[in-house]
Order: sequence, then C-alpha cells, then structure tokens
Amino acid sequence: MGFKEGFLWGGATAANQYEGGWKEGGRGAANTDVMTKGSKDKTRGITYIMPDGTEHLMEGVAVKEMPEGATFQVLEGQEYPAHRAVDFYHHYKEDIALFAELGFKTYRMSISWSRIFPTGLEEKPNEEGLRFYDAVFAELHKYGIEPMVTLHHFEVPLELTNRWGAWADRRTVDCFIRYCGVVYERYKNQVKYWLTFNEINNIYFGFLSSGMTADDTQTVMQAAHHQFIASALAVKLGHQINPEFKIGCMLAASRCTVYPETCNPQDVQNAWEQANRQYFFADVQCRGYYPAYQLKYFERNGIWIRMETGDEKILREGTVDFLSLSYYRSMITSSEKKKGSDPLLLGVINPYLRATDWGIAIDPLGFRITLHNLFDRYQLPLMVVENGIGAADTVEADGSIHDDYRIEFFREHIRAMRDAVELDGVDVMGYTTWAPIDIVSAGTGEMKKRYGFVYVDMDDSGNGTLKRSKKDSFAWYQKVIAANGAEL
Ligand code: P53
Repeated sequence: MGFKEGFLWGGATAANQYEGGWKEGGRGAANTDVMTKGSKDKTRGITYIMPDGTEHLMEGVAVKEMPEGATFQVLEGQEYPAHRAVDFYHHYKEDIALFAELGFKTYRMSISWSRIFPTGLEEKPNEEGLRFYDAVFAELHKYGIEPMVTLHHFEVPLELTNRWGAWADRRTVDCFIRYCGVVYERYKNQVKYWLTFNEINNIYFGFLSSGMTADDTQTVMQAAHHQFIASALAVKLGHQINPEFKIGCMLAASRCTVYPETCNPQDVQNAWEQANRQYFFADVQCRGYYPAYQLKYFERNGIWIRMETGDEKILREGTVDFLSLSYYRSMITSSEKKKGSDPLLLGVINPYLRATDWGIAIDPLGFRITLHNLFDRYQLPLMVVENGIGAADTVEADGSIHDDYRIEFFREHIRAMRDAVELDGVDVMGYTTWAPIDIVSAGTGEMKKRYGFVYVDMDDSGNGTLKRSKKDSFAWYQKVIAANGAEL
C-alpha cells in the first residue's frame, strides 16, 4: 500500500524564475530577459526597439504579430524580474542545504540554455556556464539528492528569437540538439533524469514559453512539430550517450482536465475537443505518431505541417521513457457561447470547487482523475513535476509564516495522488512541488504569488534582503517525505 520504495519526493523550479545572475559567467540574453513584471491585474510585457531607435513595450506574454524590423531587447527604466530572480546563482549552497533538510530525494531544475550557448549559435559551449551546473550537481550529490533536469523550460537564447522567431524555424532544432549533446556529455555521470520541453502544450503562450514572434495556429503547430522532432532526437541522443538515462516529456495536465459544464452531450463533446487539443502533445511524444483526430483537426482548419523525409521515423524512434506532468487545477467548458469567447471558461469558477486568490480552481479529486486517465492512456510511469498553490503570505512580527492554506492544499493533493496509486493502480514515480522556495511567477512576473515552503524576502519591485526563512509548511512537508507519504 502507499507510495513505492524510492518514491522521488522533492521540489521543482525553473532557471528563468529562480536563477538570476543574468549577465554573469558569460550568460547570453534569453526571451525571458525581455519580459517585464506584471501582477494579478496587470499583464506582463515584452520590450523591443525599432530600426529608428524608438523603444516599445508590447503587452501580454504572446506576440500577436512581430512588427517589421523589431528587435527584442532590454530597455532602460523597465523592470525585468528574470535578471535577478531570487538569485539561486549566488545562493545555491544555502538553498540546496534547505532542500536537503526537507529530505528531498530529487530536485527538478532547468538549465539555462543561454548560459551554455549565449546566442544559441556558437560552435563551442561557454565553459563558465557549464562550471556553474557542475557546482550545483556536486552540491546536490553531497546530500544524496538526484537532480532531474528540464532541458527547455520556457527559455530560448534571445538571438534565436530575433533571427528567426526561435521554434517557428527548423534551424532551432539543430541548435537545441547541439546544446543537449554538450550537457548530456558533461553531466552523464551526474544526471540520470531528464525532461525535454516543459509544458509542451503551453506552446500556445508563444513568446513566454518558446520565444516565438507570432501566435497564429499555423505557426504554433509548425513550431510544435519542431519541438516534437527536437524532443525525439534528444531522447535518442541521450540514450546513445548513456543508456541509463531516463528521459521524459512534460505535459501541462491541468489543460486536459476539462469538465463539461452540464450533462448536455454537446458539452461532453466540447470537453473532449478541448482536452484533445492538449493530449495530442503527449500522444506524439509517448506513442511516436500524430493521432488521427489531430490530423483531422489540422485538415478541417487548413493547417498544414511541413515535414521532412524521415520525420515520421524520428518520432517513432524517439518516444519517451516516462511522462511527467504539472497539475494545478481543473477547467470547465460549455457548448453555449453566452459566456464569452474563452472556450475553457477560465473566468468561471466551478460551483463545486473553491478557488485560490488568483482565481485557480482547487480540485484534488481532479488530480486523481487526471493521473488515472494519463496512466491508462499511455501505460508509462508518471512523474508529477509540478503541483502547488500560489498565495500571498503574511510574515508575522516574530518572522513566522503560518501558511495553513498551503499545507491543506498539499495534504489534499497528495492524498488524491495516493488514491490514484492505491485505488486505481497508477504507477507514480515521484512528486515534486512547485516550488519549494518562493520564486518569480511565470504568468505574472510578480513575487507576491508565492509557492514556497521557504520564504524569500523580496517584493515585487525587487526590494528586500533575499533572506530565506521557513514557513510552517516546511516542517509539514519534511514529515510527509520522512513517512513516504503515509502521514499527511
Ligand atoms: P505561475 C500558467 C502560466 C504560466 C506558466 O505558474 C504556467 C502556467 C500553469 O500551467 O505553467 C507552469 O508562476 C510553469 C511554471 C510556472 C507554474 O506553472 O504563473 O511550468 O514555470 O511557474 C506556475 O503562478
């Protein structure tokens, strides 16, 4: 009963939200470095200059249409949270010691591509960048923590975006594979678990997730094809370099957890349609081919994927070893148009559920349903690499932080995951929370929406000492890991 021996408990972060040190150690600029700070009520922006030198800020996390001649770059007087983030770059020893104290078996992190290849185009990697991760992995192994590394977590060298719209262009595949080869070789004895693309189905975010400079469906789907090819080649190459590697894909599974608003069969059909637009990504990476329903969807919508000879073979030969996923919420959809243009009714709260202060439906049972669905669909081990609650924490006069809402969220979700294991027979390899320490929000670029067991003293404008302190949830999660999830 319960979680298997060796269950991989831990926490997860991403370089662009955590690492900082953006101009240090020879790192180049990334897409995420030109994204400004937002908040719950204000969207993030993307900055660029025009050939005549005028400076601009585009609102949102996606670029609708790239103005002719625009170059994305950092501008004076703007706030870019990725530049310092919460400075893991200089705090990694202290932070990893805290992860060890929590009892982590694994720590999921991402490598910043532009720290290894500053523009993405170099022939040779940046040795100083490689040395930084040597030090991080050594520190993890000192405590017996197994690193799990995401190769692409929403971050592309900015030069690739400015040259050719990053993943919209096939040449990005070659740059990515060169980068993968270098980090695989360098870390083949330090890292066993790898993930290719974080939340690959969130490619719909465009600029934020993949550095893309257009967001029409044709471009996005072509870019998705390039990522599928890159992922399959990365799986093959990884297994050649070290047959012991376990390489997974990563799906934003919240987006597959779509409930029909009513029992009207049309609502049910709609929910299927919505979920299929997301499952499709895992279908290609886990099964090795495009599913029939998606090919029909392309046909109906006049979308045409340019494939090269051999692509089908690459996809077939590059299926993943396991499926990793993020889960934050469930969604609902209706066949009625009355509720606005958003088919997922993101603004409508399911009347049976509570929501976070950021409007995210809290649905632990949905988590069990999702795990069951995904395991049945692929028959592959599942690794939960993101689950957590963004909340505004209050620091008491004595410095303590009573985050019982976070404890409750994790208790209910871990219990639901245990049900998936015990009652549904799902094979779950491990679970890493998002995020064990407060980091910059991807969606809003703010600090206020906190996820950690460890508090970081920094506000939305980057003021603060960066001092780390433990919240109440710290001791709670520590016990959960110690008891292998038997005590919640
Ligand atoms: P934040 C939404 C928006 C942006 C990224 O999100 C997202 C999602 C949720 O699917 O995906 C993941 O920070 C992502 C992480 C991110 C986390 O969700 O906006 O993989 O990088 O931080 C939480 O609250």
